[in-house]
Amino acid sequence: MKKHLLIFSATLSLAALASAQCFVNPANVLPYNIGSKTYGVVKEAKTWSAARACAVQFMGKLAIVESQLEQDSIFAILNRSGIVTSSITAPDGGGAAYVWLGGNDRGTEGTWVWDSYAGGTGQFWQGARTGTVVGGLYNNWGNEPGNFNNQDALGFASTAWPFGTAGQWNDVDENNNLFFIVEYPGTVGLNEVMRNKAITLSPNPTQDELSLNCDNCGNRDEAYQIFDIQGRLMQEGVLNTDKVVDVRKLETGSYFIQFVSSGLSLKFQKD
Ligand SMILES: [Ca+2]
Ligand SMILES: [Ca+2]
Ligand SMILES: [Ca+2]
Repeated sequence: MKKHLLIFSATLSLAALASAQCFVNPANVLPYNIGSKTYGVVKEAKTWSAARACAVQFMGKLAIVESQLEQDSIFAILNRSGIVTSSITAPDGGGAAYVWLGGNDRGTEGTWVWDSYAGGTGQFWQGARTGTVVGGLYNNWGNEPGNFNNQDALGFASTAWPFGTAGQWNDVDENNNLFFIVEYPGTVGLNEVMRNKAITLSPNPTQDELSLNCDNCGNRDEAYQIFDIQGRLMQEGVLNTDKVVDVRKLETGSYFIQFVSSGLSLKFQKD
């Protein structure tokens, strides 16, 4: 069996993409289901445009971060992915480690747009670090973008750099070879039990107990794990028929509860 597989090559019909075929070992693509979304952390270092070609070939897009929830979700999965930071540092990004998002100002300097954004122009920022939000869209710059030596692609930092902290964004040279995050249109890979269920947690925030609410979830036991925002496993157990988790031992903060059989993760706040 070939070590490297050309994934979804049959879907490629554009000659323009043929020169940018994506070869990724499937073992290096880690899927995560967060809320209603699925993400893939791709642990193979590529330039921004090569990463974009891979995302398209995987039937997704480079991640577009539209909310604090999505920001926190991606930060959490990075911390859980075993990212080897030394292999994805950007020298022009203060030597920090980054993964690619879909943001870029490759078209017009200072006009920051989301690649593959659905609806609107996709522009989320205008200008340099003193610039302005466009369209009310979310951003999480770490005192950037600086356009140092013409930086046109958006890196999500997994470590700190002189101007920003881990989790913040920095514009870096698109020719850096970095890991990347693929975002899918909805959840993929969830098992049948969880796929079509609207699941919520209550109360959220909570001080003591967390109840899982879903219709027709069934009464089987469900193993769960709770991770903090740094990706550390803080608690695990089995959800019984009452679907209540005691979280009294957790310190105040944001957490994700993940259901082991489905990979589904939901964010909650401990007060
Ligand atoms: Ca998104
Ligand atoms: Ca730029
Ligand atoms: Ca920069």
